[in-house]
Amino acid sequence: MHKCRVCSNNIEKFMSFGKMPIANAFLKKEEFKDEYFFELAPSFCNKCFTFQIIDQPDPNKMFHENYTFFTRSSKFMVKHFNLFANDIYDRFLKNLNQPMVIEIGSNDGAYLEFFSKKNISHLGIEPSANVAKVAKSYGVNSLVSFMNLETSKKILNKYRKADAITAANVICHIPNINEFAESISNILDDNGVFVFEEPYLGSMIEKNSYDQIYDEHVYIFSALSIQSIFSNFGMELFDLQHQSTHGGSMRYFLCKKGKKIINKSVDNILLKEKEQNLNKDDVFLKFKQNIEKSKIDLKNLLNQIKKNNKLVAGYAATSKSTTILNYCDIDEDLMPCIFDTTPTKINKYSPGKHIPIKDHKYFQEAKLDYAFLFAWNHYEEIKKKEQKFISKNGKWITHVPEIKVY
Ligand code: DWN
Ligand code: ZN
Repeated sequence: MHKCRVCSNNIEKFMSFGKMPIANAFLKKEEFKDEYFFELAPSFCNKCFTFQIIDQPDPNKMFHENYTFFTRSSKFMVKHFNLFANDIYDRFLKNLNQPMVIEIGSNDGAYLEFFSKKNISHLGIEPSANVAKVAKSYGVNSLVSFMNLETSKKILNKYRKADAITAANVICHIPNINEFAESISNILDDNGVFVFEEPYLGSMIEKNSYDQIYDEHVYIFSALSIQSIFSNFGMELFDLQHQSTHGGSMRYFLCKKGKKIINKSVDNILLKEKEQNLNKDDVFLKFKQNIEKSKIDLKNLLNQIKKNNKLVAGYAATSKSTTILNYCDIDEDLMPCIFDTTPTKINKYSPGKHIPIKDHKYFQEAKLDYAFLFAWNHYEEIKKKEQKFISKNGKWITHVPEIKVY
């Protein structure tokens, strides 16, 4: 029996993915012997409706000066963040005198660059010093720190309260979400907005995209869970917007209670979530069965490809790939390498299964029959980029929503 991270209700894992390494800890050969593992086990709290993993490694093991994920690795995402920033500016900031914007988890500055270019006061809170350094080169100011009560005090000593606090794909990384919510409430102006987007529980269940579950994603949120977490800190949802990014995300708009007109989207989406049973345990038992089937189907397919003497490699060494490779027990024997564009991953080995990571520039000449698309969420962008692969009879494999070759 464990305690819910949000409401302390008793919770239990509904399945286990087994021992998992740190999803983004790509390593050198000499580091294999000291590799860290933990049990990846998801759970659902039927009191506050929060999907969460039971154990999470110490955040300092995941976010540090050698963090390997850079937001700018996807051109589509850079455009997406520019549009996001533009929307926030137009809707909430453009009529304010000297607005202040804070981003939580500002990474390499792909989002805050918009405000920096407009000379708007801004601050990124980012625990990984290496990505914050890249942000600096784009004129983005960062405070290298986790967001918690201590950081909120530091911010208030130096800056005024924020008119907009935003975040993308990062709130689900924060284990002490109650302390976090309190910190946000402290640094948010009474008329300010807190807007963030994250992979969405409803989409994960619908698409069986279980690879969204890994160490960094301590939660996968729904509107029901966000409402229950933030209402304890005097905040409420006033709008919700579905996003296509990361295979289906939700953008949550929060304000201090009573400060904004509540958009119809809030009731509509909360109702849909109840129809989808995102407030009940049963849905996760079915999810578990779908995950187990996906594993069997993928292993069968990869074994068949090997038997036929065909060549398959991974495309994009995503964080998500760590869950698939380790849970499905896929090693170099079934997948000889993974192609990726990130310099800090290239020529290293994948966490846990130690599959070599090769520079994407060799992808075309590798003469592959199949490529397993670990970055299935960027399919449109990748399809455009890799037309040659298809014209040479290469085939993509995906596991979302089910194992498919196309
Ligand atoms: O929440 C998170 C999201 C936003 O980003 C983090 N916890 C970590 C990360 O997750 P991810 O690694 O699964 O993200 P992506 O954006 O699905 O994949 C990024 C990886 O894919 C990078 O290693 C670069 C690679 N990639 C590639 O090799 N070729 C990506 C694209 C678009 C490509 O064309
Ligand atoms: Zn709970």
